[in-house]
Amino acid sequence: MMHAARQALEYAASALGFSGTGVAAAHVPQGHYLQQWLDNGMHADMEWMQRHLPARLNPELVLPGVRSIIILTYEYAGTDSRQQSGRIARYAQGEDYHKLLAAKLADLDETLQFYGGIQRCFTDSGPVSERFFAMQAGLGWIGRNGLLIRPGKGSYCFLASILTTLELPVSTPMRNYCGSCHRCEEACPTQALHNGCCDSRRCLSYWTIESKQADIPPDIADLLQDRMYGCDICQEACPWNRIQHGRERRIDPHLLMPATLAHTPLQQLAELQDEQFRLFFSQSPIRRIGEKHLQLNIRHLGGNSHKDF
Ligand code: B12
Ligand code: SF4
Ligand code: SF4
Repeated sequence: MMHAARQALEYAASALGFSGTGVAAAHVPQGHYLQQWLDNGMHADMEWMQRHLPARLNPELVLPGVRSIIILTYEYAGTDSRQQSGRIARYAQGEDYHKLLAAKLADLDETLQFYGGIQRCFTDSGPVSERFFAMQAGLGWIGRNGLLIRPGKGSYCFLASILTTLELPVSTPMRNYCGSCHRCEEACPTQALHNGCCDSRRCLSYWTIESKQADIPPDIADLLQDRMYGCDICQEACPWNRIQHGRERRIDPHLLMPATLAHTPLQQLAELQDEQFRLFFSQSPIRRIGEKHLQLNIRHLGGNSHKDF
């Protein structure tokens, strides 16, 4: 019965466009990585990471009776389509993945309900160690850049998770294939990466997306170069993301950059106010940071902390 449930899940997930499905046991110990990361203050001002700790370490608090954690991968583009200055991380080029994937996860929830399961679904939004469970679920390994890497497919993918009360057959974890490579650590302009851990206090992705602080410290701002939203340097450096490894990836057109965003000059983006900003970015995850944060990022581009628009 549970084999049939897993088969149905894999079939439905593939039909919905997910590129990989894996299952891990819900109660497998997660080690001290997260606790250490928090103890060292590497979450910066993302205090919700601290708040989520008990639930992250005990999925029972998220879904009573949980037995399995399903992790799914969904590909996003490996190329950067922006034709003007002001680079945008690849994952954020198209529509907001939270919305796009939520509808698909709701469909999978229904499939599992048919087998008697109770589910909770997340993508990036819940108290679930998505990378840890992805590794346990055999989808890939956690690279020195901290990201889930898949042989033949690299790291340009979203992770989504489904906690379920069903005891599904589990997958076998994959070994780590980073070997002696340290390219991501060497490429990171702020030296945010150490032993597979990313220190948010130094990460350009944190400063351009998550930070709630009024400004970006000058030593970080000076290293932004042309990065207006997010950062892909530690992924660009990874040999597993070379184009030939990405050949079998199919990208949902909703995740491609619309021509308006690709061609709008930086100056015009910096001038978008209130309703104009909300309309321009209505489908995009960039809408979430608000115009003030985007303008702050843009002011700092080119390493000039005092540039005026
Ligand atoms: C907070 C967060 C951030 C923060 C902190 C980054 C960080 N490395 O933690 C900031 C804002 C900086 C960030 C940036 C980015 N993020 Co982010 N982020 C998250 C979030 C919400 C939580 C991550 C977290 O828990 N970090 C704390 C660390 C300690 O936990 P962890 O990384 O999960 O590590 C666990 C395992 O790695 C394990 N572990 C590690 N090694 C080993 C070895 C063994 C043997 C064992 C037992 C355990 C173990 O221990 C940890 C605890 O369980 C996740 C979504 C989620 N709910 O998981 C997305 C997520 C990790 N981010 C994602 C992405 C895409 C990015 C960016 C690439 C975005 C961008 N282009 O700008 C960058 C990449 C930066 C980087 N190199 O990590 C994707 C990653 C997809 C993938 N292929 O891996 C996720 C999964 C979102 C999603 N659902 O798609 N992010
Ligand atoms: S996202 Fe950029 S700043 Fe953050 S760890 Fe990777 S290379 Fe460094
Ligand atoms: S660049 Fe090298 S060390 Fe970093 S994640 Fe890729 S293979 Fe691993």
